Amino acid sequence: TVTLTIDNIKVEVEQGSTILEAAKKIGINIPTLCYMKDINAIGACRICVVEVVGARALQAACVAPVAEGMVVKTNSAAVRASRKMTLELIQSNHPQECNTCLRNNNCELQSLSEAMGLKEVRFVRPAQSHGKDDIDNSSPSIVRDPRKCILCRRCVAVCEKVQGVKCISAVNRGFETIVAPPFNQGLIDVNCAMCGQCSLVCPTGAITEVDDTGKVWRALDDPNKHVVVQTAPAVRVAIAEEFGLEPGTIGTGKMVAALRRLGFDSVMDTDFTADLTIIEEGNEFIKRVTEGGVLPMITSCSPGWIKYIEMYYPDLLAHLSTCKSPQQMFGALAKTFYAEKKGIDPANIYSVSIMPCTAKKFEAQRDELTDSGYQDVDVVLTTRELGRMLREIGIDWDNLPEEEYDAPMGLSTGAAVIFGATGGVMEAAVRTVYEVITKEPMPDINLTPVRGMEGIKEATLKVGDLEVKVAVAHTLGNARKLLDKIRAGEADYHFIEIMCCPGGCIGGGGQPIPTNLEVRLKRISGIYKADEEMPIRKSHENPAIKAIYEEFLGEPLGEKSHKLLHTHYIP
Ligand code: HC1
Repeated sequence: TVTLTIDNIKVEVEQGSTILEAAKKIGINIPTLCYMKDINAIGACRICVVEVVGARALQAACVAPVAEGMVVKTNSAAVRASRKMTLELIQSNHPQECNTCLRNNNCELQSLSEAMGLKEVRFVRPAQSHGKDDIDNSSPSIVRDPRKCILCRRCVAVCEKVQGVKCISAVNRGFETIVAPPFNQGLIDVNCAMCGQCSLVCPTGAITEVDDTGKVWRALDDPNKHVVVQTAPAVRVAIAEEFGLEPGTIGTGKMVAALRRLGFDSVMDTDFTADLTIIEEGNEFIKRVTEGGVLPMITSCSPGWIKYIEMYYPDLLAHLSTCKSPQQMFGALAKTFYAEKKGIDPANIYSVSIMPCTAKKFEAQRDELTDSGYQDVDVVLTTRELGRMLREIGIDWDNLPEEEYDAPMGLSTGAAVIFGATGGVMEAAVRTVYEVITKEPMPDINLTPVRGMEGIKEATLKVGDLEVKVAVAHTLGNARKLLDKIRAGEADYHFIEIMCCPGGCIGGGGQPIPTNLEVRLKRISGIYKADEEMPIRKSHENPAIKAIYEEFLGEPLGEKSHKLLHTHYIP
């Protein structure tokens, strides 16, 4: 270990620690801007500078290693002046549009400037060319506004190191540097999976979700439209954060009440079609195992993941389940089954979904997802956008009552809610597949080996006479490892779950900011708590699912199910 002194306090830390880590150990929070633990420690922004006695220049605490006997000052006059000057220089090249920015009141540059007492910006931005002013609106999911970029490179790091996609990087040199796709192309024209992880880590408003709230307001204001809304599993454990509550707070009932107050005609649940997905996908799996179909079968509900496999592993598309995602099953049923049942012309149904995900916006616009005869899902809002709409009408979250979802597509089970966490789709599927095959209750329905934040998880289960080997991966970086194994013929799994974002949908690119490891873990706890609180925890026991097969769909994998609930992929 190494002993050093920080602000007159002695601290002992492991050799190789940084000054930032050592300070944290004694409760000194050195401000940072570009730093992300384990992902982006590059000392680029110079906000975390500290004075090391005897050193010639200030040191970036996020990368400077500790040394025996070192004496550090984190708040000397030189340190404060340097941080302030750095901020002033960043601000001089940053639009002063805070009041109208999507990140107003949730911007790290704004809050740092306030904390550092920045009162004036004395410098004027010189003219810049090379794309600094080109706002990229090409993607249905993500907007890139290089004017607001402070070159911290967190987005570059997350795209490369977590997702393995590398669709953006620093281009040009010196003052002309911007972060952009190659040749400053639009995100729609490059290998972006639309996951939005970049928007979660961006400290400013340089990368944001596409704001679709205007479309939803217009539909709600249109007396000819019957506006239905579905809510994804992971939104319920995150939406309360938009009102200052702890991550993982279960907000289901209040969210339903809030959506009614916004004016939706029917508030229903993606969880209903998550249960339906389990029935279709479970049966598809059993069919592939018993009839010799392509194995391992891989889940298909995460749209960033689907875009990624289409781009990078088109030779493996036959491994994907043909099931549409729950969002898209819901959309197809809203304009067929629901419209019929309610006697509403599907042309007048406007179908909105609330998702933790930016890629869902892209998914909803895919040409092939129109089996109802219309675009099945008209518009997708992220959790953050829903938060904004609710603040706009002054929702008093704390005093909202808890309300129930509407029938017929509002009833769901614990198996559906766990879709929102990595491993959850697999666990939900196993709960059903086990009982369908063995015709006996599963001794313990909690499939704990596939829970948690480990990148790739495996389990082997005895299901009747079958030994079923499953794997679960989250992040595209981990997905790649499994896909390479399949390509090499080294994957002896039967069933694989892949979710695009770290932690699964609870960590989706449309979730409240901040979304970091600590927040993800709390949301995951919320998800499993929600599962335990549900009266029914297995999809095949959902009476509304049994009813929809009896009344409308016929059988799993039947003709109607095939048309409305399954899809194909585009290499
Ligand atoms: Fe997801 Fe899914 S779990 S993909 O993460 O299968 O977004 O929450 O809605 O569709 O159900 C997201 C979450 C979501 C779908 C379901």
